[in-house]
Amino acid sequence: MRKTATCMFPTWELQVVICYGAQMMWKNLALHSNAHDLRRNATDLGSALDLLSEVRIFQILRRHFFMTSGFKKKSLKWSMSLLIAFLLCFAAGLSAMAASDDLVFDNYDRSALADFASSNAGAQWTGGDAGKSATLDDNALKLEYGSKGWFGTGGGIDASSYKYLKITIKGAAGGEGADFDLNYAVGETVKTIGKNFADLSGAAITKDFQDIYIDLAANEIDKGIQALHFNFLDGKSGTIWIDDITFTNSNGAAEEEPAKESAGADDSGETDATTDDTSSDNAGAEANPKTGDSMNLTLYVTMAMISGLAALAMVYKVRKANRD
Ligand SMILES: [Ca+2]
Repeated sequence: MRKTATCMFPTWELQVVICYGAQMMWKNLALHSNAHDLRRNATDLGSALDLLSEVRIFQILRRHFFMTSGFKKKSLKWSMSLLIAFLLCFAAGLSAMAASDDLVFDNYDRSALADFASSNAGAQWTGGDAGKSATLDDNALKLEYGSKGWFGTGGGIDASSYKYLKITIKGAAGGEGADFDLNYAVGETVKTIGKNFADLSGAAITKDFQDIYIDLAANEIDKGIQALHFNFLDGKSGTIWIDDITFTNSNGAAEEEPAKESAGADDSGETDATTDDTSSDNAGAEANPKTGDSMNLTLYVTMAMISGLAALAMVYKVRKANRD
């Protein structure tokens, strides 16, 4: 029994290491790939390998720890159980944190419209001039539109796990939501929603920045959404500013956004309650996009390292217990 157990270890160890290596490779591919389907498949495969690694570690413990002399050492058994419980809680906590991250599609926090790298946003391209001009103004996108103008922005994002599209927007006159349609694209395929922005969101654009939420499922917007198109209607002209476009799972119902400092008017209706973490539209706030952010990589590496080290420590302890 002891001999069998001892020579089994390298095989199990190797399998755990291979599983972790493979899952990290697939998850990185998922993070950095531009193809939607590839991202989804790589994410699923990475998660499956992750699970397999955990199962392998548990099998090592069950086969070689609880069935050998180590079983008699109660304190050791308890410490192992606590360690596993801790790791599970830690992994679950990290997953929950990752799931609550908003995906910043674009925050326009930069000096050149096409310089996406500096704003750490999910968007990778823009097109159109809204009919007159598309410029950056105080870390917001300023669209001066004329009849039949358009503006589009897109990138290799995966917004499939989000419920809402949040657009922080204001207009020069208010009520600009009736002047344009918001359409979108899945890959290269443009989808027409067929509603103007005001009807789509159920909210009116005002002269102050506000967060307007669009329920993706309720509006039958495809989960593969990777680009937004602002199509300005015939005979309409005006100016809008977009401070931030984000995919999120919270519609901010219980939260009030602090109004962004705007030149001049500051109406009394907007309370200045500074609440939770949703102040990503503030010029100084750091973006935390789910896609393309090195934080995710750090997350996976940390998880893999902790689990890997724990597995090695357990193997070492069991070997030692077998030798005794
Ligand atoms: Ca901004």
